Amino acid sequence: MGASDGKILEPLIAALRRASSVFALTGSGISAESGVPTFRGAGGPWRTHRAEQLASPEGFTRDPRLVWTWYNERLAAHRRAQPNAGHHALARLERSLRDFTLVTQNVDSLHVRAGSRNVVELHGHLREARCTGCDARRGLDEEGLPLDEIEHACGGRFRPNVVWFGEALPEESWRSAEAAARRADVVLVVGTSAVVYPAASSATNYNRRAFVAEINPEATPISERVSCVLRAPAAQALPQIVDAFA
Ligand code: BJW
Repeated sequence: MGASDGKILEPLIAALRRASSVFALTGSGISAESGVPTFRGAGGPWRTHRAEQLASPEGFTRDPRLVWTWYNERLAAHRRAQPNAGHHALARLERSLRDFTLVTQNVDSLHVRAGSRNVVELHGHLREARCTGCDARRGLDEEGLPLDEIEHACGGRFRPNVVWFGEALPEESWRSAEAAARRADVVLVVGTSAVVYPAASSATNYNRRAFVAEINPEATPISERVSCVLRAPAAQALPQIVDAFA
């Protein structure tokens, strides 16, 4: 999709103009152009470990130092990265709408840094660690957590404040995401493979009347069910959408 195929955007722009409520669901693809690897794409798996081995309570119990080494490296990469034109476009879109909710699966804080305000971080964030024993919090700087400080005085362990496979999403975050998905007239699904639940279900399962646009260079399991597909990188497509709308 290039600037010349503005016609592809027309139904989406028309839907945005009519919309009272807009919901965006983002995944790691939106940060790809900031240099942050996606989970399941090239450069995603880390030193031969699959995400499920590292992003799970079992993985953490098996080898907490390995899991923290992965998160510390990712955290350093997130801090070096800058929000890209896609993040900025969503922040701009929020400013021109009355009711806009951005639900992200990402833990990289790039939406917040781009100036988005109504952000639901469905899978948590890496701004802090929390203790598995007493729920104590400690802030994380770009160095992450020193490996010799994983064990906490209470007998628990500090872990990243994120949601791993098999864990429940923070109740309030999920409630906000469901409510935003239900009331949305337009849903933007950006840079997610839509294979991880329940996040993926918020894009299409809560509301049959919304105009749903998928922005992703690759097909996903929801592609057949959406109203329009923009096969383009988010940092290219989102500014075009917001420029045409605003
Ligand atoms: C671009 C681009 C560019 C590239 N521009 N796009 C129903 C059915 C089946 C299974 C389940 C189900 N319900 C629950 C499950 C189990 C499980 C699950 O979903 N498993 C499936 C994988 C099979 N879900 C869970 O376990 C969840 N918990 C749960 O359900 O709890 C139940 C419970 C209730 C009550 C009590 C107890 C339990 C939790 C899921 C947590 C996921 N966590 C992770 C890690 C977070 C922390 C961290 O970051 O380390 O979340 S896993 C990982 O996947 C991470 C991501 O947020 C998430 C999604 O990945 P994402 O962002 O979509 O990345 P990719 O790589 O998959 O896709 C990138 C996309 O970008 C691609 O499509 C590219 O084409 C595209 N792209 N460049 C735009 N420039």
